[in-house]
Amino acid sequence: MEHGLRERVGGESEPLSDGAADCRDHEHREDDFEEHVEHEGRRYRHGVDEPGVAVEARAPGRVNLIGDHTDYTGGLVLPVAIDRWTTVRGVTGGSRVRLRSSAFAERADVPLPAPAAEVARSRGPQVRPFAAGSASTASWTRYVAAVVEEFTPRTGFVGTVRSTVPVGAGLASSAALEVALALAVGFTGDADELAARCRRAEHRATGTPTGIMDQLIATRAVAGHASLIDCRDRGIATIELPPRDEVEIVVVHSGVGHELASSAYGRRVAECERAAESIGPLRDASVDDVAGIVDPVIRARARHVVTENARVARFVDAVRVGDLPAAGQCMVESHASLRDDYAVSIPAVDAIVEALCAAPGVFGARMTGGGFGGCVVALCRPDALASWGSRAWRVRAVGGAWVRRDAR
Ligand code: GAF
Repeated sequence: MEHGLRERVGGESEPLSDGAADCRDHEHREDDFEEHVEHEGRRYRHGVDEPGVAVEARAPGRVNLIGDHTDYTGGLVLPVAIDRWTTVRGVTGGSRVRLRSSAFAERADVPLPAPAAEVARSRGPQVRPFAAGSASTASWTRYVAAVVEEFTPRTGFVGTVRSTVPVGAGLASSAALEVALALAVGFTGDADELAARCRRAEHRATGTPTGIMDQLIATRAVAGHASLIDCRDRGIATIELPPRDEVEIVVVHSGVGHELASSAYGRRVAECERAAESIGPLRDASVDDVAGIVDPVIRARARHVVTENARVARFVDAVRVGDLPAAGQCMVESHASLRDDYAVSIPAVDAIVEALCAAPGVFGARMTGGGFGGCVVALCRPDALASWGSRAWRVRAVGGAWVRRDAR
């Protein structure tokens, strides 16, 4: 498959990608999975033509080092896939996608879109719906419904979702769910198409016009690297990160959960569109162009985007030559721009950024992701934030999504 999204069919047990290797180190297999699949497989074999295929699909969350609120204007971003994953396990069969979550009580129970459901129905008796019934209007199940609608799987699926990506923390938990689920229900195209369609599913699920960053990094990340994504043409350059014994990426949760759908995200997108109507594509605009925008709010939004693109480029140059203080300075400036010009930070996040930046050994810190709460990312010397204890998560840069299918 293209772009590093790898797949094996037929019961191979070797790791499938760097992400798989990371998982092997950091997460033990749930012993109940084989039992669960065996149980479901028996149900499908009873009266259903096609034996179920056991599937395990996994996609990582991300932290964005720099370049926020630029992706939907065709700008530059620099995310890293992190060692927190969403995993979908189960077995194919039936005419519905039915999932349990380890985190939420609601269960997803989504019928396949016609005509696939009709075809599956003609093959034999239906599996029982979850006792809790359809939950496709609630919370995480909206994403399941949206992925099913977008990918129109040929057969149903029954399984479980487990995630170590915190929800509402600005670490792209929804993209991880969309990508893992799309793979689990049978998507077989390339990684860029997977990302684009998962983005559409995100739009369906939330009504929020998000950019492509989260889905692209979940599908195309390379272990040990950040990804410099040009969101105009979707080109990606991998940027090798310094070894972890020289610099660490640390994430601190503000404790304030952000909710993209209820945030001002859509308004920011519209404001950027207004700026582009006035001065042309923001990706090509200069600071002087921006100065000519009459409306002060629109001018500030555009200034953030134009200067943020420049900071991403400067940050990458700094990392390439090992100038970590310069990279850290870009992060500090990025945070100020997101706070003052883009108005997507909150005082609790500003306070964490300030405290982190004051700590010896920290090169820089900034809010990360959509904002209005969520997390802060910092670059620092190893153990510089040891006194922060478990509040400071040291994250590793891992590879992108993978899937394993075991023919039964
Ligand atoms: C959210 C969106 F989903 C991304 O597309 C991006 O715009 C980000 O906010 C801000 O950079 O994660």
